[in-house]
Amino acid sequence: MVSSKYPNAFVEWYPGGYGVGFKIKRLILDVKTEFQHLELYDTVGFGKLLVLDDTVQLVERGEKSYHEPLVHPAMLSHPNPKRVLIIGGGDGGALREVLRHDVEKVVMVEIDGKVIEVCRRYLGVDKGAFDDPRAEVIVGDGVEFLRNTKERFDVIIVDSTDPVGPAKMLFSEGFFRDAFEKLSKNGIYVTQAGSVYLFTDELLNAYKDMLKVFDDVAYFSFPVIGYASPWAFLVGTKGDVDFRFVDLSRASRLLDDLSYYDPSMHQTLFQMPLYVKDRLEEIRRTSRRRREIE
Ligand code: AG3
Repeated sequence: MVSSKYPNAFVEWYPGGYGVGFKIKRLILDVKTEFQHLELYDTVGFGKLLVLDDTVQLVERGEKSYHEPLVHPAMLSHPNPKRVLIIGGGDGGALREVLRHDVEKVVMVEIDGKVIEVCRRYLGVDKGAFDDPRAEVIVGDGVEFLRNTKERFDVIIVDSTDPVGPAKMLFSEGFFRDAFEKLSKNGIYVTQAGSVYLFTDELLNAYKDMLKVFDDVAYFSFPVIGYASPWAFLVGTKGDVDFRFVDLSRASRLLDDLSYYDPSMHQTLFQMPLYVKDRLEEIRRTSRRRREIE
C-alpha cells in the first residue's frame, strides 16, 4: 500500500530509498539551466526550497544549519584568515557567513550563473553579501580557476553539490592537490562531504585522497535541516593550523549571529557514528603507514 497523507510534497530520494521531504505550497520556478535542473518551491513550514537536479540544496528556515558549520569552524581555527576562496555556493549563504569575519577579500567561483541570478532575485539568503566590496564573484569552472590562479588563499571552502554527478571532480585527488598548492603557507580547506549514512563510500574515498595531499585531515559531522543527516565535512590543513582548536575570542564577536554551531563546544563536531569512524580510522592508519614507508 502506498501512503503519503499529503498530496503536494517534494521528496529527495537517497540511495536505498530513504527520503527527505517538504510539504509544498507552490512551485515558484522550474528551469533547465546550462548545467542543471533548477526548481524553487515555497514550502508550508520552511520558507523557500532550492532544488538542483532533484537534490535539496537549502530551505530558508534551516540553511544556517549547513552554512555555519561549513564556514565558521575553519575560519576560527585558522589564526588569521584574510583571503578566502569559495568554490560553488551560488546561493550566497557561505559568502554571507565568511563576510562576518574580518577578511580582506573573498573570491567566489560558481559554475552556474543562473543559480546566482535566481537566488539573488527570489531567495536573498546572501543578505547583501554579493554587493559587499570585499566579495569578488566569478561565474566559471572552479576546477579550472584553482588550476590557473596565481592567487593564494588562507581558507578554501567547497560548497558544492554531491560527490556524485557534475561535482565529482571537486572530490578528486588532482583537485585536492591544486587546492593544497593554492593555500597560503598556513591554510585550511573545507568541503561538504555528503550524508554520513548514505554516501559513506564517497566520504571514505574523499578522506583517503585528502590524506595523500594535506598535512593533516580531519572529519566532522553536523545535523543539517533538509539533508539526510548527519552531514559530513572534511577538512585539510597546511602548515601551522590545528583544526582541533578555535579562537574563542574571535568567536565571541560572532556569537550573536550564530544559531547552530557553538564554538565553545567545538569538540562535539567530531562526533561520528562509530561504525563510520572505525572505517575512517582504518583508512588513516593504512595511509600513515604508507607515508612512513615512502
Ligand atoms: N550545498 C549542497 C550540499 C549537497 C546537498 N545534497 C543533497 N541534498 N543530496 C549547496 C547548498 C548550500 N549552499
